[in-house]
Amino acid sequence: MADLLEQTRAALHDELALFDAVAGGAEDGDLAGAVLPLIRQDQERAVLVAALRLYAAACLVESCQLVRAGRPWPEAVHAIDRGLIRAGVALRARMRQLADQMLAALAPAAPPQRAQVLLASADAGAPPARPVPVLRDPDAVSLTEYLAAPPAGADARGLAPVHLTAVAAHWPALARWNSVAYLLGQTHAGERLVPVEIGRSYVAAQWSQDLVPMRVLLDRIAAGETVYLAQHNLFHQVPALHADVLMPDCVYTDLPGKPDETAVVSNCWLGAAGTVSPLHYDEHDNVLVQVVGCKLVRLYAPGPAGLYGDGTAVAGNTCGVDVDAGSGSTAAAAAYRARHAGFRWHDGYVECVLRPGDGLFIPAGWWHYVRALTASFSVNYWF
Ligand SMILES: O=C(O)CCC(=O)C(=O)O
Repeated sequence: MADLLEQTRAALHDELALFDAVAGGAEDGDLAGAVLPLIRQDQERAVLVAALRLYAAACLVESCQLVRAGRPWPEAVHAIDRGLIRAGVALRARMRQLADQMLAALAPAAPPQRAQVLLASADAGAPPARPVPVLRDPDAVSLTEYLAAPPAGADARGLAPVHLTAVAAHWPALARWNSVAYLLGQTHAGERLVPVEIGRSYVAAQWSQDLVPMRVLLDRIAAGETVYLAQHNLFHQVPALHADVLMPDCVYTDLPGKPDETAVVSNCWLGAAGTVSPLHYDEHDNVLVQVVGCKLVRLYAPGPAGLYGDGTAVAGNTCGVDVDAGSGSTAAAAAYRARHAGFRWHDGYVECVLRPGDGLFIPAGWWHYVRALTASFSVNYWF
């Protein structure tokens, strides 16, 4: 371990010098905590990139210091996890290497076993009245052929959502990720730190974010708390989970306006029943794949948020209308619908329920609202 710590320190010479200049010393105190306020999305890109790199370096140095001080190994790995979660690509390879080597050297081999499952049984409810068209077990060729004749309700690119049933039926993850013991085992007894959102949705009044060990997230899901590991590339932290999935080759579909080479960005979504991604759109085409549990997805064709009544965007790409608040037969829901009378509550959308092994093709720009009907684990691919 001593060699590794020295190598890390030598490799970070430039960052440490910068840290000395900015924050007055790399030896003492909470290095990463001191650097964190420097990461601000509103600053010039070059400054943000430098701040992210500095933060990653501070996390690495802090981690080494914790090992040297003889602190329990999860503390040292948590310091690296904070860097992996917050610093994007900055020093990612070095952080992954140090985390792997530390875990191999310090963490106990056999994690405690728990027989529990993420989800005991699933009731996906009634099929939606306005279903997304279904294509069974598609590949890039069949999806390209299907989309060649623009489907009903297609957007300006000639695209519309497609429910890709059984697209991931062969993934090892389908047989593994429902096991809490398996998830704990792949994350060093659940000690790896992960980001969680606490509250029904990121536009709800009572909503916050935290970093917690995976075991805490799994306990909270089991306790029925509305917690969500959302839009996080867990695969960068835990490559063993990446080995359980196979990127659907639909991401190679020949779509209008697409360059030949596009980068694919993948994220994990693990949470309790009732978590919601509010109505929003993304700039990339997407395949959302369900591994554990069921999700309801409602989609509206691209258009300005104003098209849907006074649902002004609250976060650039997020509609201000709360689909949940206006759904159902209560007086409160009816009053909410009346307040947002221009919103298309009763038409203009399609819906589907994703079950384990299913995927959903969501073309760029399509508004989508997603609600977990059960505890749920999904993976998405933006391409
Ligand atoms: O599953 C979710 O909660 C949201 C997924 C999503 O918004 C996406 O894949 O773009």
